[in-house]
Amino acid sequence: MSHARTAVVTGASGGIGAATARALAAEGFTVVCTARRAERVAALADEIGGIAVACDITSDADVASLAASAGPRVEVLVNNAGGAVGLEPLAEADLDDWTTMYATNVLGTGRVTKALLPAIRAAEGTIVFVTSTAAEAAYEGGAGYNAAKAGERMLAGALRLELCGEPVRVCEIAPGLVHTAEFSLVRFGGDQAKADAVYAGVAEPLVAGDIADAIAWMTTRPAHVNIDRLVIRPRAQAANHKLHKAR
Ligand code: 8X3
Repeated sequence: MSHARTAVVTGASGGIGAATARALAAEGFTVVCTARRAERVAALADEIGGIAVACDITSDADVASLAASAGPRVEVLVNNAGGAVGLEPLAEADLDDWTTMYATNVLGTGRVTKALLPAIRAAEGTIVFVTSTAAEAAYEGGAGYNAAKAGERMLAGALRLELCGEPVRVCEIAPGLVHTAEFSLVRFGGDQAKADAVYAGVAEPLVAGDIADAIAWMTTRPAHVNIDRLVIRPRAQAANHKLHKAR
């Protein structure tokens, strides 16, 4: 008899996380939608027949309850929660922003992965780390975020080595420019004009659904196929600093 397959998606309150939760629900998973904002994940879980769990991935207690809610078997974990704060050059960097980025992208992702690993192992599951092209190469103003995403990438790499020989897949997707409502807004402390300027003139940036589609593809390959890392950008972006904009 087949059993319900469970997927856990962090940062599911919007953007890539919410789109991924929808895509995995469409693939037949029962999706545990988790983020700090309880109302948003509740609405999403309602929409897709999933389970909502309010969770701050920087909290040991919250992550322990997330693991309890997810249950003893988790087929897919998508580590999507994280993000960027600030775009100042290192000379003017706010180190509190760096602490926040490390606490979420690296420590939070590590905390969730550690807590859910027994359930992933039990289900012979798949872990997807949503990093960034910020882990591919440094860019001006990126130091704190480059470092955090490069750090998160190393979690995926180390874990894949540690689990080699076990029936668990460890995958990474590194998105470039994705136009979501909140990524740049958060990065610029709520400054909508600055956020809009990131995407201005880019006819076709990636959207959250493009990343969700790729994650659904990665997780639904045959079990022996491990997509180590998928770097995904819009056609208009050849590198983080090389973005075609219409004038
Ligand atoms: C998003 C890509 O260019 O802002 O993680 O670093 S970028």
